[in-house]
Amino acid sequence: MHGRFYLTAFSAAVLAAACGGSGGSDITTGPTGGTTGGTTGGTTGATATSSVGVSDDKFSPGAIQVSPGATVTWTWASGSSIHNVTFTDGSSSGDKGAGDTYQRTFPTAGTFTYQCTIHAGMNGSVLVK
Ligand SMILES: [Cu+2]
Repeated sequence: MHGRFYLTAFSAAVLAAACGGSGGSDITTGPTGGTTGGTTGGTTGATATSSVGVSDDKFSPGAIQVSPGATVTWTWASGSSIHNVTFTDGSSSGDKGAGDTYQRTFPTAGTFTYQCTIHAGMNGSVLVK
């Protein structure tokens, strides 16, 4: 009799825990870079340019495409806060501010993603092909 009661209570606890899981959905709300890249980039979603603007909490365009050997220049907009361009492969501009620039040359094909490590959700990519 005690054993049966215990099982019922345990099942209710598991169900309650499962239902509570839907509350943490705020992680999925952050599609800032995708929409701007898509409108200008045509079929690939990446804009063919070697110039990227750095302003408060976004890179413009967020996704670009260049040919192998191209040098990409990031330019911090006037009035912008401190940001950085830090690639997943370790290359980084370091922290820079308004009016600064950073350049990186991409000799080989591939997709190179980067982010500003100061501001979560501020990221971009360079498609080299
Ligand atoms: Cu930033």
